[in-house]
Amino acid sequence: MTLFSLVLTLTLLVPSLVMGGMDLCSGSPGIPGTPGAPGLPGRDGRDGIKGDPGPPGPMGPSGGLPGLPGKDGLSGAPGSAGERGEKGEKGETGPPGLPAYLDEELQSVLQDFRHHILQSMGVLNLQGTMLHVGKKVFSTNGQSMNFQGINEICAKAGGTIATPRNEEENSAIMNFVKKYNTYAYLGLTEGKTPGEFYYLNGSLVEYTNWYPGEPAGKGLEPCVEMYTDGTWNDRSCLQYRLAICEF
Ligand code: MMA
Ligand code: CA
Repeated sequence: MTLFSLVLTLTLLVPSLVMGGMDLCSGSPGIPGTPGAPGLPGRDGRDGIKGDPGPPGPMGPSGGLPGLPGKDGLSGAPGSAGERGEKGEKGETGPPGLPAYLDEELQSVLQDFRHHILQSMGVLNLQGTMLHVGKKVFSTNGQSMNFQGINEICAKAGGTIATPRNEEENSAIMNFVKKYNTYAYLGLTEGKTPGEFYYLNGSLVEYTNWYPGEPAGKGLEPCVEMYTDGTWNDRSCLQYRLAICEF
């Protein structure tokens, strides 16, 4: 053993003696040695748990094929009503109804009509404003007016100016003329030929009751008035005469 190797051995042993006995030796620690070379890679570990899905990726480039059509949207509000259609064909005839005489409701309505008509006729007869001659009814309101005015009020009432077609009708009209002690215009008018008179429907007069010597107006008296004895005279249309209508 050389001196050198003895020193070396002691130098190496002293630290371990100090550590084991603490204050066995008072020398400072030596400088750590340089790290050794890295070892070989270890074996692969076990697989980890699956990661969360990633965020959506960016939109792809344009120019791809169109996608499938989307789902239908909600239905819209109802539109406004259309125009009325054409009238349909006539329906089939309904079942036969009751004979009128067995229909109590109909009979009661008819009784009611009859009652009201008889009431009204009673009033008119009492007033003496209505005269029946056959199917015709003559009536006056006692007022006098010109030929045009009489035609207007008669039309308004649903009738026409009194026009005697026979002696009986002429007598009925004369009855009113006498009662009001005035003259009345009749529903006649002179044609283009003087002395030719026509009904207002355009047909030539058939029944006449001219006063002796009439008509003498020679085309200047185109209307006809009735005197209180029932005879006729051709006369201007602008006199005031009793308004008598027929219905
Ligand atoms: C006379 C007579 C009639 C005529 C009237 C006109 C009074 O009767 O000539 O024919 O219509 O006058 O006022
Ligand atoms: Ca005359």
